[in-house]
Amino acid sequence: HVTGARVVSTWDFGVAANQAAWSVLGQGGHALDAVETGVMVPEADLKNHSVGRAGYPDRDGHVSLDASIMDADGSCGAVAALEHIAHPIQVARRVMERTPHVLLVGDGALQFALEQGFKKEELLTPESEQAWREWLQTAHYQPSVNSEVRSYGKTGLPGGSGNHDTIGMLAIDAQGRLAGACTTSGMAWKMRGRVGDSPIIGAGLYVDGEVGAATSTGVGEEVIRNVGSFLVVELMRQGRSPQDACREAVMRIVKRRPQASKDLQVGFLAMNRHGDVGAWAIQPGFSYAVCDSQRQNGLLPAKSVF
Ligand code: SD4
Repeated sequence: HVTGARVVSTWDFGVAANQAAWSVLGQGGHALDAVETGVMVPEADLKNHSVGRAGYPDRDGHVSLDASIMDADGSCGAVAALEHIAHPIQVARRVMERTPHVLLVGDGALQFALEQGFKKEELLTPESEQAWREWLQTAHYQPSVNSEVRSYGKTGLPGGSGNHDTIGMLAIDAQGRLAGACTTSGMAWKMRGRVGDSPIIGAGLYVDGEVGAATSTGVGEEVIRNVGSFLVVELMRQGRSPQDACREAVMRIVKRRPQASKDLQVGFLAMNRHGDVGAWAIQPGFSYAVCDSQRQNGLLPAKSVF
């Protein structure tokens, strides 16, 4: 059975992103178009400092973006460490559809984007630049704490910045087709050239039309190490529910690095080919947005290990 069209995405900014995706899905559009359209909302949002324009820069002050997109048949495209292009997800789709490759990085990705007619822009906003200059006072990179602070942003913990992480979005359309997209500015103050999980197919995003789709948010290094989204999909292939598969993938990270896991956040979000949805995270505070013909604005808390 197919429950009808549905779109899910990570964090509370997923609500607005889902609405944009629904403008495609609700009219019988293709899941692939829906996820691309949806994630462009946080990419453009100046208040969002972890995706797209206004994303926090690397430690040298460069805004460097990662994104990937994947269709049900295994078609996929991604860009990593792409600078100066406001909508990396659109470039990722062009990589998928107009090149023989899956992943373009850095200057090559920028060159391709410019050839494709995208505009070169300054993505560092005055606000992000100021945050970077403040960070430079200490220039201390604490990815785990950083992630935790960002993840807890609106729960009122000390240091919470109201900021969130990557958007990962999964959709099934009225024809039962699955697709996914993932886009991020990565970890704030990362080393120049650092690439996270989001543009790595199988890590930050994976889609298999026969089984389901998964995406992740949080400290990308831990997700890459465990090929997280691929693992979630493979667990669903073995019969696990989306929530169970996400929990097992989270536990894999925690088991391998129990000490480090206490201070870092990773969350997985999954949807199977029937449109059932599940999520799990290491830390509390991870939420995901759901939108279908019944629920237009649903925001649900994910369960967590701690
Ligand atoms: C990354 N998973 O680059 C992404 C971004 C993120 O907290 O979610 N950061 O590792």
